[in-house]
Amino acid sequence: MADAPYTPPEVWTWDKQNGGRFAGINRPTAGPREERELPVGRHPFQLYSLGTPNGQKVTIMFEELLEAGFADAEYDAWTINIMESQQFWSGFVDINPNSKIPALVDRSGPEPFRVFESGAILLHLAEKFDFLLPPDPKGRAETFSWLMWQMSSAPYIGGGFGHFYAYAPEKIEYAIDRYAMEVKRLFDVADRQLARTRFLAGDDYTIADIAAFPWLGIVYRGEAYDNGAKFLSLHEYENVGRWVREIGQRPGAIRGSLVNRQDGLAERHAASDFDALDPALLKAK
Ligand SMILES: N[C@@H](CCC(=O)N[C@@H](CS)C(=O)NCC(=O)O)C(=O)O
Repeated sequence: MADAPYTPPEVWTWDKQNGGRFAGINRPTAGPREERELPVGRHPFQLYSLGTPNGQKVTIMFEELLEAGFADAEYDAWTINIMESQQFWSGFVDINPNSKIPALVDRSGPEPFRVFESGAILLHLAEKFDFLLPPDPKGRAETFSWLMWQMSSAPYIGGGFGHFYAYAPEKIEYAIDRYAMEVKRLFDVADRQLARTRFLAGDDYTIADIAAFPWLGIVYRGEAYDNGAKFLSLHEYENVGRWVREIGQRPGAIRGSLVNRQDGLAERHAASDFDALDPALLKAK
């Protein structure tokens, strides 16, 4: 890595040796890197994912659907190990040209089709089952708004703050300051809203909460980015804390947070799979 200050060349070229936790998998190109098909199970929904906050959004949605009695929402959850470049398998790129988990294949109808991007998957399932999406235009618009807020803010938390505070090969004050400020601002946005309403889009739990909970929850609880919670004084956001604790007690959120994880269920194919886990994992945090 060059010593500061850095003067950008006229034309950027890719330097594979730039270090960082994801240097081994990141490249400036898209497309498949290996011919490999994906497994297919017996359920109407086939999910290819990993238990990161983006992946947990979808497994929480499925577990909430099943908890609410939607038996048609049964799913197989297969692990895509992104550190082993499985997101670049040809079968995965076919269902997500962006090569990022989560990606879903809906096989519930006569012709299977793909859905990628966690927000799109949440919307697809919410519309299909008429679940966690308010029916009235105002409630619906508010839910869409908070869902898109989450989708657009996640990269500042993970790709911005998490990357520069925890993963980058060197600590760059400018970058850490910029993203620490932005993450605190995002927590303040959520905190002010949650001072007025029980859930993000109002009185009811919606897919906007499902989208935001894994991200705000993991950072708030200090489980991400070398205890970034302390660095960012996140205990100040008391309304976010109240909301994280409330959602964290929901059985669907608890089960969904454990799927596609080495410390939970690496794969999930039946409700009974959870019976094999240490019961302590199935308690609220
Ligand atoms: N906007 C996407 C982001 C998905 C995403 O960033 N996934 C990460 C894991 S959390 C990933 O697959 N990274 C692999 C890579 O960048 O190669 C979504 O919400 O679905």
